[in-house]
Amino acid sequence: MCNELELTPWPEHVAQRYLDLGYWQGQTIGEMLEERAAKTPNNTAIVCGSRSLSYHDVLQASYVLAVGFLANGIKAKDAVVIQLPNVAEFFTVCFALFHIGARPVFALPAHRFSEINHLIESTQAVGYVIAEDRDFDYRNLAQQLKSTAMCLKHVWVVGDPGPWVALSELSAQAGGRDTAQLLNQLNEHAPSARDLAMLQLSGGSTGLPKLIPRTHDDYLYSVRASADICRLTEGSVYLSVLPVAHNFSLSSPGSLGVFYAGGCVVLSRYASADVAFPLIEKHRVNLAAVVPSLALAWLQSARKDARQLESLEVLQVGGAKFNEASARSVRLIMGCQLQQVFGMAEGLVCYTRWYDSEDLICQTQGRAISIDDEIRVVDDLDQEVAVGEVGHLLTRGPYTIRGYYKAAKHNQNAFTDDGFYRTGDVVRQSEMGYVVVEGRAKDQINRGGEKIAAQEVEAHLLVHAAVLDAALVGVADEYLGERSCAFVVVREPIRSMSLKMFLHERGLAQYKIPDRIEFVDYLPKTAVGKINKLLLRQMAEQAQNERD
Ligand code: J2J
Repeated sequence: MCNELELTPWPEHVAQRYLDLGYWQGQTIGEMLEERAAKTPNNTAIVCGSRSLSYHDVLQASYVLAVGFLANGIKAKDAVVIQLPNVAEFFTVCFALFHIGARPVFALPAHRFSEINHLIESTQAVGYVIAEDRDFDYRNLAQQLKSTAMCLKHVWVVGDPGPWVALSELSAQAGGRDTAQLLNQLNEHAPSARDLAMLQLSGGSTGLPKLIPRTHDDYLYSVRASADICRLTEGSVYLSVLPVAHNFSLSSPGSLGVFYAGGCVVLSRYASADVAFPLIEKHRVNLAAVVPSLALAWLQSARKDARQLESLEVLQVGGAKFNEASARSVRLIMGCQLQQVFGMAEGLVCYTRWYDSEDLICQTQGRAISIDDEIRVVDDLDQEVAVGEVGHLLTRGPYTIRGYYKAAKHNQNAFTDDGFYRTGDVVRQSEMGYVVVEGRAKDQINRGGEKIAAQEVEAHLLVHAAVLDAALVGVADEYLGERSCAFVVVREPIRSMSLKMFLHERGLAQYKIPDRIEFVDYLPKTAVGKINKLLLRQMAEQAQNERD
């Protein structure tokens, strides 16, 4: 398919403008680490359990791994799926791939066969990096994947490799070479900053999740600008409890922002307060990023005892709407400032600023990073609505993609002809540019920050022999914001539990399995013959209220 672009370029005159304005600096993410390691080699970059790695250590480990990858035939433009928990190796592997122009494809630990197989197949990935894990055996998953995905050649494991190759062995293959030799070998493979650096996963609303191609130039601009907005310095200590590969924890300002500033990233495999709070206390963490459901759980623990949070200056909350009452209680209960973050892996990120009034911080989702983030709020006919009115959010700018990876057909709907990304979010924007998220037009469920594309789950349900029709909707939930409810029309009676088990066996991530299943005789339709999801949502809420 010749029209399937990996990366839809910005028009040349627009790209030139972003270069002229200094947004794009011609630096790769690997070079950003090199620059930082040259400035502060001995600063602690990563704390991971009992291990502590300096910038020099991280850079050196990434060089060694890069040479190991090359020795295994990994080359520029090759895709490698990374499914790691919050461990230091996530970064050394990513930087190694950046050095040689290979492309990390970011999976979440919760993903299973269905999602990973799709990632491997659609990128023709040659490698898969996983970790030994006490909760789930990814090595077995790799076995299943290897037998279906012909392109997959290598599986590397952090920890006990089982039948695969240990990541430490890959490092050993570069054995004995000094930095100069390593660099020599790497220099031949250095990518350009305009190249595709990585593939992020979209929350999606259609059948299969789309991949988001981010370049070094555009991604690093968002990272640097975010670090500035969040006033990161060498003294910043950031707790990374959300999945490390998620766009929020990676770049808003996330771990990369902290690396850019020379601070320290403290990694936690678990997000609950009983694990996170002691880490905050022990490492004097001053910045942490959470989704609203986690913020609620932390607030509850902090109500009992907030003494461990003394060093925490800013709590970032994003990924889903944070309600105003909880927002107001952050300062009172946790003793730190709240920063709301509204972002998307496709690009645009909005922040409330440290100098904003308490009302702006608690009532809005902030304003865009850049004055060159163009935002349009439009009605159903793409006509701009008056300032302050509710409408669909469209955006384009120096770090917002112009197209998904190899998705020409989908891109026609997801972007306007003049390159604006249709976010699917329904917002209003104030005169000063502050955005309030009012809802969503995309067919997606936001379950505590984890995004579920309704069509993806519906397609799996429809495969079951007993299922005639299916529709997935979100139902308001006090804790998660939303839970999912599937309405199903069946040919023959079947139990909810067996349908859930069926989805599980098809290898769907647990968070996508419907929280509830309602059996109905038919799915209501709108006047134009589409499934009436608004009505289904009301029906689900009514059923819920009757049960409570
Ligand atoms: C309401 N909805 C929000 C918010 C995201 C920073 C922060 C978050 C993400 C992220 C990210 C929201 N209030 N504060 O990538 O860099 C919903 C919107 C949005 C979608 C994007 C970042 N913050 N959302 O969540 O790609 O619907 O990125 O379009 O996972 O999450 O999801 P995702």
